[in-house]
Amino acid sequence: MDSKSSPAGRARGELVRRGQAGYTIRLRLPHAGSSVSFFNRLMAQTRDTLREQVQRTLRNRLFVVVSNREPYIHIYRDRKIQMLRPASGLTIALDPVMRAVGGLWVAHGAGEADPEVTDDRGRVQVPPEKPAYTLKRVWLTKEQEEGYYYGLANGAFWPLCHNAFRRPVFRQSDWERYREVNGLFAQAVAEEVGDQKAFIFIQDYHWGLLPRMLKERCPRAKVAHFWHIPWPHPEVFRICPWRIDILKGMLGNDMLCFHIRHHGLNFMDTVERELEARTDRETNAIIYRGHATKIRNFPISVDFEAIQEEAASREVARKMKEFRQQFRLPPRNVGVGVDRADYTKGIPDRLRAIDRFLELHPEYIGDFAFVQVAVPSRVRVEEYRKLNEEIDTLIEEINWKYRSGSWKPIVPVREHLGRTELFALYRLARFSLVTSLQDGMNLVAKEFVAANLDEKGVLVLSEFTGAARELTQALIVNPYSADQTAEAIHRALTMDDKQVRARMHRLREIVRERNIYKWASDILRKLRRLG
Ligand code: GDG
Repeated sequence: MDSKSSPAGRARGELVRRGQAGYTIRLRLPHAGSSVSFFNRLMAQTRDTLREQVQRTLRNRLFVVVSNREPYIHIYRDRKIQMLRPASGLTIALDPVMRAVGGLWVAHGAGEADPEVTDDRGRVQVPPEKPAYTLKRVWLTKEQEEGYYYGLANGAFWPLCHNAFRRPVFRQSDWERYREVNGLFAQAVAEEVGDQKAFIFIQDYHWGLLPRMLKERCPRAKVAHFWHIPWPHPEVFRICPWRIDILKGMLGNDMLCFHIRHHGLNFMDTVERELEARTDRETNAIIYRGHATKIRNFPISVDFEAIQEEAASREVARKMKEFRQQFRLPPRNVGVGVDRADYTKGIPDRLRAIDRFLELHPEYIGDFAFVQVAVPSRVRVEEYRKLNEEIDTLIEEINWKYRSGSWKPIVPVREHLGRTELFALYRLARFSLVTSLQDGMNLVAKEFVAANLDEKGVLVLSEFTGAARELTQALIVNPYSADQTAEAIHRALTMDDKQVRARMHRLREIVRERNIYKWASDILRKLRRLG
């Protein structure tokens, strides 16, 4: 049972020394021997506290988010307009924040029915069931989308920044589309912001040039940028033919944010190497041509309470039963993996680890199942098509190798699931495998924890995710080693229940406290200090 809803029993107060900083009171709860910071619990951010803070912080300023992906997409199905929520970590994380904050979200209108529901400036109120903010869609031509999104952003920057042994493709024509689309978005934002006071919050690697463009067009706006993927070592970034333009563009920001400190330090090292700028390591700022860009880290998270609530629903319980039958799952030894089918997520490595696990522990043959949800994404990029083939082939081979009667170890799910289904799988699983070769944060790890109401799950987590810095009670693995991951699977299945519970309990405390509202609130607080 979740500790928040459980009777805490007799809690014992305890003074804990905290370095030079003095003392803080901790509550030692009888539950699973865990200790919980009393003040942290009291201070936990919620949607409501964020809303209050926003009102104080923003006052008369417009709050604008810019991203490539839109949080809601309209398509035609059976000649009717239907709305979907795309599977993207970024939009899923930011939507609850925008619902609390209000304001304007500017994004590429990618759905074929998108123009049907917008006004003549591309705007629509969302979410449809309870409008809370404005989504402004920018229309792109096929060539622009091909060059800027598939070409430059996902064919060049994505592999470059993840350093995942895929050679980035640098095409001059893609770069030109990238510049063009950054310009289009600058125009779309400026059209709404003008010379109003505003906070503009840009999302991700699609917008290397936008910050400077906005600074020039919206003189009273403060501009912050969240780079959701890693920033590589300067030696790696150096191969980018347009590195100087990108760095100058990004130094238009007042604040540039990463998930973890390491990525920010890589960025500062890169600037030192490439530009005549002053980097101040004391204050973590870069001064370029008289303008200061603060470099900060804020680990993104999930809406813990909302996931917990949904995961506890009757629909989820019903789905759990259904999945058990449909996938013929064994009573206990069930694992789950959920990813966009992306080569940075280490899906083939994970499948090889399952193969190794069954080689080492044949006693599990017939009494084990691993459900892998891998939604195809970016299939216009060749590397992604190859990856999908590799995943299908590996699953077929492993299932063939171990199949006995109608039993197979791996259950592939290659379509987009609804949240109910997703949470049912998280709850069914004894363990979850997150084996990214490189990942800015990884929200699946945090969702698995938030949905784990019964505290019966074990998280196996790659050391190369941002999440591994916070979720230290997970079983941390190097995904490049099949043997190490296989060993962690075995440990997850054989660990005694008390330890499983204690580890998951601690993980839940961390994600509950460092939830998506805290992420947003910390950023807003820093934004306010920008003036
Ligand atoms: C980037 C960074 C960073 C997946 N399949 C389904 C589905 N999903 C949802 C998951 C999760 C999200 O997609 C993926 O989250 P990640 O964190 O792995 O994100 P990326 O898309 O790689 O995004 C990453 C993130 O930005 C945020 O900053 O954490 O490091 O790479 O929420 O649940 N959701 C549904 N059905 C699916 O089939 N409903």
